[in-house]
Formats: sequence, C-alpha cells, structure tokens
Amino acid sequence: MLLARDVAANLRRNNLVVASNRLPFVLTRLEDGSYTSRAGSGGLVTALLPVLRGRGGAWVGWHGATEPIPNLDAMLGQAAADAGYRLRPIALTADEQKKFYYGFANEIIWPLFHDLQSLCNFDPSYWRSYCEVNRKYAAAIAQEVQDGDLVWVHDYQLMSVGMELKRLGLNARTAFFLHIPFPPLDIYLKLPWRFALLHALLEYDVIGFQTLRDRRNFLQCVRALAGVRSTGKGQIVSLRYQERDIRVGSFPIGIDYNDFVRHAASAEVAAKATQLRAQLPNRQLILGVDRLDYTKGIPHRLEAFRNALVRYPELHERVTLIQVVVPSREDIPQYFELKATIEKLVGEINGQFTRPGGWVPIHYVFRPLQAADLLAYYRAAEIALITPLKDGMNLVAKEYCACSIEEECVVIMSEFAGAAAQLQRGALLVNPYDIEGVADAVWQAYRMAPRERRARMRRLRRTICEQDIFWWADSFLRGAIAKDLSAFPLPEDYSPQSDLGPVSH
Ligand code: ADQ
Repeated sequence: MLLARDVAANLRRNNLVVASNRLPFVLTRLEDGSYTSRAGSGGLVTALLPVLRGRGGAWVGWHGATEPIPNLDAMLGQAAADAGYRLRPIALTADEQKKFYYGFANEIIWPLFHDLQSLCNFDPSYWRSYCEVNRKYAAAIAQEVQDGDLVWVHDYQLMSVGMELKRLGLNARTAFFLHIPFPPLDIYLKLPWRFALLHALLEYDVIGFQTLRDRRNFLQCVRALAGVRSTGKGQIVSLRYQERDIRVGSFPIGIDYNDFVRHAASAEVAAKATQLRAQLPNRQLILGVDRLDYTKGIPHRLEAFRNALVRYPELHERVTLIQVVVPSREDIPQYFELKATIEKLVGEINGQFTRPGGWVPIHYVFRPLQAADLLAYYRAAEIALITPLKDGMNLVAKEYCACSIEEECVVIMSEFAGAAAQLQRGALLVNPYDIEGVADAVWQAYRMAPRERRARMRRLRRTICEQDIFWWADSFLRGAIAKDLSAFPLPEDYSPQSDLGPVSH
C-alpha cells in the first residue's frame, strides 16, 4: 500500500492544489482589532499535510472573516512558512456569506442532500451567489496552478469550481470529493438548478463519494439527466461525457487512528475519564456527540432513550445518557428551533425520571469541548449511541472506537450513516426513525456480555485502523492519477446489496 508520502513522490513533478470552503487556519480577532491565526486541526488537514508540505503545494479557502483583516498577508505568510505549503485566502462579503454559505450551501444543498427536501429554501438569489462565489474560488485557484497540476476541491460548497476552472482555460486535472451524501434521483430532481449543477459536477475529471450508495445515486442522476451510463465494475468506474473520460469512485474517509489512540491513552485523558466515571458510578454511560444539526437525529434519539426507560425499567439508575451538542449554524432559524426542541425534550425526560437527590437520566452539554475532554467522554462511555437520520460518513463513531482502548464497549449505529457500510460487522445497526428499535438496541447493548463486546470492538477497531485518514487520501490520489483502474477492485465483502447500504431487521 502506498503511503501519503509515496503519493507525494508520485505527484512530484506536479503540484497539488487543495481548495475547501475554509482555509485550514482559524483566525481570532483580538481586542485591539488585529487578528492572530492558528493551524486548524481535523482529519483533512492531517491527511493532506504530508502531500502538500515542502513540495510547493497550495491550499485555497475562505479566511473566515467578512471584514478586511489588516495584518492578513503577514499572518498567512508566517502560517504558510510554518505549514510548508502556500495559502491563498478568499475574502467573502457579508452578502456572499449570507447567500452562498448560509443560503445555497446550508439552506438548499445541505438539507436536500440529506433527504430533507421539505427544509429547503430554494431562493433563486442563493443560486446566483453560489455561482459567483465558485467563480471567485476558481480565479484564486488559477493563480496557484500550473499546467499538469492536480486540483483537489472539497465538498458541497464548491461543486461548480471545476466548471469555472475549465472556463478559465486551465490545463490541470481537477478532482472533487463530496463529504456529505449524494441523494437518490427522485430527491435530487427537486433542485431547480438540477441540470446546471450536475453538468458543473461533470466538468471535474475525478469525482469521489464517501460510499457506494452515494456513487450509485449520482450515477442514476447522470443516467437520467445526461443520458450517460458508466462502465467498469471496480471501486472506480468511468463515464464518457462530451468526449472526456470522468472517473467516479467511492472513498470512505477515515481518522488519524494512531493519533486518537495515543491521545486517549495519555495520562491527562485517563485522569479525566476516571474522574467522570467516579462522578457517575455504578452505571453504564451512553454517549451521544453531535454538531447541532437536524440531520443528526438528536430528538429521535432522545425519544428512543425515553422509550427504553419506559419499556425496560431495569435501566433506571443503571444508565446515564451524556448528550454532547456542539453549537453550529445558529444563525439559521431551523438550527435555533432544533436547539429549543432538544432542550425541551431533555427537560421533559429528566422531569419524568429523575430521582430527587440522585439519578438524573440525561446529562446535556451544549458547548465546544477541548480535545482532552471530548476524548475523556469517548474513553469513559460504555455505549455510543450514534443515530443520524443521514450522514456522509460520521467520524464521531470512528473516533469513539479508536478511543475505546479497553474494548469493552458497544456502538449503536444508524444504518443511514456512511460509516455503517464499514462498521456493520461490529456495530448494532438501527433505523434511527424506529424509536422502539433503537430502544431495543440500547437494552441489547446494556446487556451484552464483555466477550461479545470485545470481539465486536476489535473488529471495528481493526477496520478503522486499516482504513484510516492516510489510506483515504492515498486511495483517492492514486485513483485520480493511476493509469490502470483494475488496481481498484471493490471491497472483498462487496455484494450488490452493499450499494444500498446495510439494513437491520
Ligand atoms: P460533520 O457533519 O461535522 O462532518 P462528523 O463526521 O461526525 O460530522 O464530524 C464531527 C467532528 O466534530 C468530529 O471530528 C468530532 O471530533 C468533532 N466534535 C464533535 N463534538 C465536538 C465538541 N464538543 N467539541 C469539539 N469538537 C467536536 C461532515 C459530514 C460527515 C463526514 C465529515 C468528514 O457531515 O458525514 O463524516 O464531514 O467527511
């Protein structure tokens, strides 16, 4: 297997230029009006660092502010020198942020691609702004690219960038990876700009999805709207479109497994986990960790937990649900309403079951956490309850398994998360809409014998370790540049059923 540095060597003569909505830097405004920057964390940055570092690569993205930043050039110059690759910031106006980012990306594509079309706000001004801002990104990328380079664009905010690069006459190979799901044909068809967006996507040379399910949905849309069928049978198939060959593949994203294991085993995290256990003794801890988002299925999960407490009274005082919610997109009304719904439900359920002076069934945390605190929750909890209504992948599930060093833990996992395809042989799969089914899974997890827990968790951890974030970046980049696609067979356990995702009974 090639490692990121080997792929870097393969690409040696050609640059890699990465584009994502945000630069991998977080800018913070100080009291005197100036800004400081620090490197962003997260899987994408970690995975691409070895490929970009020291070989003249570049990253293009929004710097995160809507007002002019006085010391931007100096700050990014220093940050780029430290990082080992160039940084090209994009400036967005407040209007662009409203219409492109909150509007088209997060009020149209985000709900639609998660099968929640009734939550979409199809405002035509959002589409115009999306096209303009994608053009802006393309112009900035063009400044960084030379003939023969590879441009790797990330996620649903930048789906038209490939087309804009072609319009600029750029002679570079362009690749795109979608981090969120791609919806089935009948849902995609609701998009008023369905032809324009699909044709824009087809201007990329390589298009990557998280799962076979997403790839299948995309290929069905291409067949219905562009009349093109794919050829090939492996992990990467081909489309012949307007006299060009386009590669379409599935590449499930992973985490930096070894880094999570190391950090979870540190004295700091171990001490915090022990303290947490001491504060909540003689019970199993059930953990939910999500960004505040209606796709994560938090109200359904709380109802399922309530149902479990009603139908399985033995769970009283024997379990505590810790639900961590990270604030996100609160400027969008639906997110604000979701927060109120969650808090009402937590209040109701605690009101229904709390034993005065004793057991409180749900501990609710609404704030971002320091890494050590998040990992302490992962390490301390016996059961992870991860039930998104739909999710591109879901990295929380993988992070939880990596941090479950003792391995006596259980993952309850929505079959509609991309991660279910890889984790189905170790996790308890559930339909998140099936309140009683999820409640039964909680009961099953609670009673699962240590031996079975260990066997399942070992299987999960092996998969997550083997298919980590470096494996993901390597397989995508190799797939983008390889001459021979037969080197990319489908996974060994593939069956046509896998295209649809695993289904629980
Ligand atoms: P997200 O929707 O953000 O990502 P997810 O994959 O679960 O969802 O990642 C969430 C990240 O936030 C995790 O890395 C987690 O560690 C972090 N996090 C969670 N709680 C936190 C807290 N309290 N404080 C700080 N950090 C916290 C999108 C898609 C997913 C896809 C990813 C990657 O929606 O489906 O898995 O991109 O491709």
